[in-house]
Amino acid sequence: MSKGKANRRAAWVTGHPAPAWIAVAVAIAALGVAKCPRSDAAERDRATPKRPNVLFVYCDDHAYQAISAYQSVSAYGLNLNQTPNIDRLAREGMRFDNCYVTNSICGPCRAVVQTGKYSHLNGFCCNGNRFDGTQQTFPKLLQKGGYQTAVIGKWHLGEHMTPQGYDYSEVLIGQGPYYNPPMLRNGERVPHTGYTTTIITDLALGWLQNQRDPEKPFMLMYQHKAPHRCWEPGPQWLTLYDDVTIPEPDTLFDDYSGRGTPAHTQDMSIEKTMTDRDLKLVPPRNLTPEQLEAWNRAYEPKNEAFRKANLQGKDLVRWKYQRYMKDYLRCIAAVDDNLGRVLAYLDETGLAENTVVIYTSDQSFYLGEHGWFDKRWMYQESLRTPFIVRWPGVIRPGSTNADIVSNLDFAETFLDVAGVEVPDDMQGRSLVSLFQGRTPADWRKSFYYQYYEYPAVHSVRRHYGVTDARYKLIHFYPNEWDPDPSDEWELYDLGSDPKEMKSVYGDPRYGAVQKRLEGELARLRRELKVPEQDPPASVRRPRAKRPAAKRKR
Ligand SMILES: [Ca+2]
Repeated sequence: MSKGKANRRAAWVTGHPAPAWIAVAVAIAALGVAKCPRSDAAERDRATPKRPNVLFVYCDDHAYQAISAYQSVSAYGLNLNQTPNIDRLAREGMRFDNCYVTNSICGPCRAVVQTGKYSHLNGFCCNGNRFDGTQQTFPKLLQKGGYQTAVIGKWHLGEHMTPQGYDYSEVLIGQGPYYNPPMLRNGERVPHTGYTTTIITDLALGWLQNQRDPEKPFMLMYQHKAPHRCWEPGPQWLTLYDDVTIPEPDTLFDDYSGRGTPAHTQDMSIEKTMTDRDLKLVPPRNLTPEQLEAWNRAYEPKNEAFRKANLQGKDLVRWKYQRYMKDYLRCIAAVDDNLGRVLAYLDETGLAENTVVIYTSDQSFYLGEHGWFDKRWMYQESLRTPFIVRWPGVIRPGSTNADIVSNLDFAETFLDVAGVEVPDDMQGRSLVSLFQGRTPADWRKSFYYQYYEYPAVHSVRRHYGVTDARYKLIHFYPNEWDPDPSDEWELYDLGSDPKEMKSVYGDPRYGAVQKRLEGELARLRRELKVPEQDPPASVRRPRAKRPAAKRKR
């Protein structure tokens, strides 16, 4: 994909309407020069417009459907929860309605953000791969460009790995627990006691307050574990939503009759896949006595009522849905409340006016749509991720954008914001012109997706596909470990079927659409250098399924 020269240059230098702070800085500079030809360092500093800071708020599995600012974007439009602090960013910034991930699974998404490259080129195709930290990444380039870089929270690109390209890192080890997480501080293991979402926020605020170099612009990745499975709420949020009923998606009891084999053979349903731990019928294993007491006080009465009710069939699925959703939304409430603390800090210190704040998630998640939890599919709930950006003076408050953008574009965007050249081998494109409300005429009109992690947990078949935001063509393909060697295609019309309930692949009425998308798919695979054979990193030996006895209800 060609990138315009302008897109590689500094956003704050090239062309977008000058933010108010630049005008102020220029005026101060003019005064300073008039009074004293040899201005001292402080005056020089004041005279030079400072490059923007970047605060990247990254959650894990946060569904766009569970952000109130995105309620109208979801095909279901359910009023699931309120997220006032995330909504504030949307109100003061830009909400992207078609931000797609290239491979909807945790580690691979993170590797795409680091590199600006698809999984087949950055080498991280499946969870369990280890990220090659020696390769080119955007934080390394920002460091060279004079930025101070830090990552705090979830890393998930290698179990005991010190992130490369960061002046400071304090990261969870692997997935990390919801309570009392040991973390790696610049490679040294340190214990923590408390709730992980709050601890990560405390660490991020501590870094901003005490370790940030005020002489340099910063890029801080503030990355939550929440709301990843098993959705364990923190002490303050344990009983939130106890007195409400969460609305159900009308596809909760989907029978997959309009789709091919893969939807029938997955293992990610609320009905069959959730464990006792997912459902909080047993407490987490690593709580302190005080934490356990609070936990049991919140859950035991509810669990006792559940056991007595002896629910069956759809009633049992409905109960599981309520339990799942309330815990999931409780984890998000903690994220949103803690984000409020960070936004308040930016306001109090004046950092807000020169800091680009991004709120996004590694990918989105199923909240009962099609009867599912988890992600992986190219279907809408896991292809699209929330992406909100606030940049005072550049982004018009309360704006929305429907262009196809991607986590593939984040690295390029951060470099462009910082005025650092974007390397040619990155595969995305800076979003800065979109921030300014100007979409280039040659912006992408279609998007390539590929998921590799099969056979594996949740049994979602390998697939790749293309979408133009209206239509979606998906190819489920076999590999050497595949117990089912079938080769199937699906085609969806999101205009008439936004919930993707019926594939129209092979329907003569969609012949022209199908042919166009097949051509587009071939073109994108060629341009993106997708190999014919899946990369070695994607080939995993099949793991034995968990014994049925432990798979609860
Ligand atoms: Ca994830």
